[in-house]
Amino acid sequence: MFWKKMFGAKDNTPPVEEQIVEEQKEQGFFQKLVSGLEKTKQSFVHQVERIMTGRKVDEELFEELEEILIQADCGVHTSLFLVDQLRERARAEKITEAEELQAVLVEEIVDLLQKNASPLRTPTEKPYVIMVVGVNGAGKTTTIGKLAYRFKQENAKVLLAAGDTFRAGAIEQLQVWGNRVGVEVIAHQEGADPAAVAYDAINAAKARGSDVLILDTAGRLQTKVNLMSELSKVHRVVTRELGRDLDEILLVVDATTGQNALSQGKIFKEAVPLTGIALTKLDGTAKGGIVLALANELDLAVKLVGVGEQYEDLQDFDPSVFAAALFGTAKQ
Ligand SMILES: Nc1nc2c(ncn2[C@@H]2O[C@H](COP(=O)(O)OP(=O)(O)OP(=O)(O)O)[C@@H](O)[C@H]2O)c(=O)[nH]1
Ligand SMILES: [Mg+2]
Repeated sequence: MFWKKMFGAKDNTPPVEEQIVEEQKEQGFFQKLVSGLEKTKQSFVHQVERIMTGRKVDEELFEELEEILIQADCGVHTSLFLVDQLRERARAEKITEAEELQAVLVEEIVDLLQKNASPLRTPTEKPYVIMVVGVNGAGKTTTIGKLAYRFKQENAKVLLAAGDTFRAGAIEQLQVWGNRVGVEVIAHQEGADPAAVAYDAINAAKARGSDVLILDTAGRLQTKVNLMSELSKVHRVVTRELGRDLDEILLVVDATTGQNALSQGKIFKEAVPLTGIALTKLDGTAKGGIVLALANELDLAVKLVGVGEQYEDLQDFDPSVFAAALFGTAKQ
């Protein structure tokens, strides 16, 4: 348990009944991930299975695989890299049957995802501060609601900050989440300076002894220079008031946006020191390969994945669990 680890009970070993409940929960999470990845499974994985059945390993097979990977949004660079790895391993390990190669593909995918994988940072100091950034409609506010729910479940004292003062209705949207989940929201008027909201929120979190503060921000296109520098300003104010780095600065990326996600990552990284990615709407895309492109090409960990619109549809990203859910293999 994330929070209990830091601020909670001294003995962290839960009683047996609690362990059983935890295991059941985990199974439920895994099933949700499996169903959230159904579209990607139906197209990407089934295509891989189709070309890898009942044939010998040859150059044509590698070319077909490369095309399937690119179509699944794995990114050209990453697709070529993966296929090269497979060519190399097929040669070195004398693999001649295509079926055998599929297991190697899964291994290579897990390896590639693992290179940059890391979970949310462990809290070391109160308040644990998360700032959430991204383009319009990526799923920032929803992800904050889901995170707030999750931390609240773990008995953390959560505070939200309505830093999107730009879009009409954005403040109310966060307040609705706050009410649903039962956490407080620091908000100013629409049109107010988002840095001022952030300033108040940090000080409120300190004064109230909040365990965690999550800052919402307005959606912005990565190409709008003035909006990106506004984000840098909010970040500066938060860092100064906090007297240290933020614990997490998460870029929320909509899995259905395709290769533009890479450009979002690169440019947001220039404005604020991103610590990871929350990839939303994986349930809405057949092109879940974007996870590979992001993990491999941005030097940023995918930390969370969104697989639906419900409270519990936000999961920690674990490469081997992800591959197991996608390819129907046993968890490694
Ligand atoms: N299916 C699905 N829908 C999601 C997921 N995450 C977010 N959404 C939906 O995406 C839509 C946009 O979500 P918001 O949280 O408002 O996005 P935002 O980034 O805050 O948007 P702006 O504040 O306008 O920039 C909403 O309808 C959410 O329910 C997800 O993991 N799966
Ligand atoms: Mg929003």
